[in-house]
Amino acid sequence: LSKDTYKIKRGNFASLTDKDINVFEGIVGKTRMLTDVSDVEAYNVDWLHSVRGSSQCVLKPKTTEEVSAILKHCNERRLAVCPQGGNTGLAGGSNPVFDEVVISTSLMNKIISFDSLSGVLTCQAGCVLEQLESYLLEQGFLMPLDLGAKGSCQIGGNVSTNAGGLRLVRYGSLHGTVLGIEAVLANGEVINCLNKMKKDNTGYHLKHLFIGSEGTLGLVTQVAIHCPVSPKSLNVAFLGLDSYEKVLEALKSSKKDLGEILSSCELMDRTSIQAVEENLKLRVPIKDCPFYMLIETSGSNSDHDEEKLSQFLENALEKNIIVDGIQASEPSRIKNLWELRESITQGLARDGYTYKYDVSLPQDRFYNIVEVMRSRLSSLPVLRVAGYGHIGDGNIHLNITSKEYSKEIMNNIEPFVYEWTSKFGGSVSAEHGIGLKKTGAVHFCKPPQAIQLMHQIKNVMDPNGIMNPYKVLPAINSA
Ligand code: FAD
Ligand code: 2HG
Ligand code: ZN
Repeated sequence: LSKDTYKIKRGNFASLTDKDINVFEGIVGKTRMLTDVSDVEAYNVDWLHSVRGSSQCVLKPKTTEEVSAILKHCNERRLAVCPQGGNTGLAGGSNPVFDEVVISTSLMNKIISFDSLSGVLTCQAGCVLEQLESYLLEQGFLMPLDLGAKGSCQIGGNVSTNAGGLRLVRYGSLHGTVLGIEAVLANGEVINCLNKMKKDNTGYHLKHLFIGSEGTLGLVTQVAIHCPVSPKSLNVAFLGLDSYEKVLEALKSSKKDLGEILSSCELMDRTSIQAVEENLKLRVPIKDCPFYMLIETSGSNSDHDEEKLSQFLENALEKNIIVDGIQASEPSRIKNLWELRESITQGLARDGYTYKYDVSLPQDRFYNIVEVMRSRLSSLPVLRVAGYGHIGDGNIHLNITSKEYSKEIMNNIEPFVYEWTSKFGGSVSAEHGIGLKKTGAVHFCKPPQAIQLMHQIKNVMDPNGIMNPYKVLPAINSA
């Protein structure tokens, strides 16, 4: 897939020459520049193995100055670049489409400072999320975001995609928790907006332009992020439910009964869990049900929190909201329950090809899209139509799998899924971004004037269009 599927023509960029390679070698040295086809391969392909580019060069800077020198040269030469973090993105944004030079942040992995009074962590963009989490846990803090890809994704990639994840219901989005950003613009200029204060109203909030712009406006080199104190008590409930109506009742009562200690509220349908059971051999510890929910609480008093969660479970059982449920406070049991939820992407991927949709919808409409899709695709060779996600935030992941990519299946999903989402006031990309795959869907959520303003901002910040071309911005006439 890639340039042909998405009908993209190579932009008017220069092609890499030996002279460019010499310049890059002068900046990062021989060992931090990959040019062998076999070494570059992994950077050309995405996590899902759904898109493939043909870059011939990967650069691995260690400092902001090196990033600045690389971009200055690329801009002068009109060489297109593709910033890459952990390469776990699900929208095809982190890989080149043609021969863009890949700038990998994987060696920009220094923690710069942590202030245990304010909870502000400052680090380079290439720090892996899980490593930041371990570092903070030792100091009694935690990252305000958590995702299944934490072992590989990097904070720079998280910020650039405005990743949501499993804790957003509690700590909010990165637009709130990221306090400051340092980024390098296409022309090599360093924009130091590395504010570490919680409050800062000094003009336009430029950091927001980098949060979620997927490497199209600049390369994020450092991040200052506000981290909460790690909770003293953590509890998880895993529930089985009979119908989506019951899921909505459980959602309501979890918000009401658990209030300030609710830290995750996740939904999985039976189809999603079957993928994990069949393809990854994990087992659900409660009886088979059409729907499951994972509810996590975190707080400062274990007796109080455990009691609240038990009470919630008891009420839910008594009122027939749930048909089965268990509660865990022990770390290894909590981990096993979370594994079921976090492994769904991997479980579905093992089917073959996954058509991925990540939409926001009003909660009462949330699951309809899965049912509608199931009947729409019933005569086609699909393996599963699964729905799961962050129900507490109104974000569902509709995943459809088939043995291999089929244009016919795709044509039956798109644009229908976007039209449907837009009709009910939802978002066609809740948390994974637009990348390469969804540029044609932006207009379902944004009016022409907004798309035009996006293009104007891009032109100001990257007039030659070298930063991650073909991504995020829809063609101007699609508005
Ligand atoms: P990459 O994939 O390398 O890049 C993503 C985008 O950001 C690309 O456009 C790239 O060009 C750009 N980019 C990367 N680094 C920089 C930088 N320093 N400066 C500028 N641009 C940059 N996402 C969620 O939101 N919530 C989830 O719960 C979630 N769970 C996931 C679970 C699994 C198993 C997987 C595989 C993915 C999941 N994702 C989730 C998607 C993905 O992990 C996130 O989008 C993540 O934030 C990407 O980080 P990364 O470092 O891998 O970035
Ligand atoms: C999750 O919530 C991720 O598990 C991935 O956002 C969702 O693979 C997906 O569709
Ligand atoms: Zn998600």
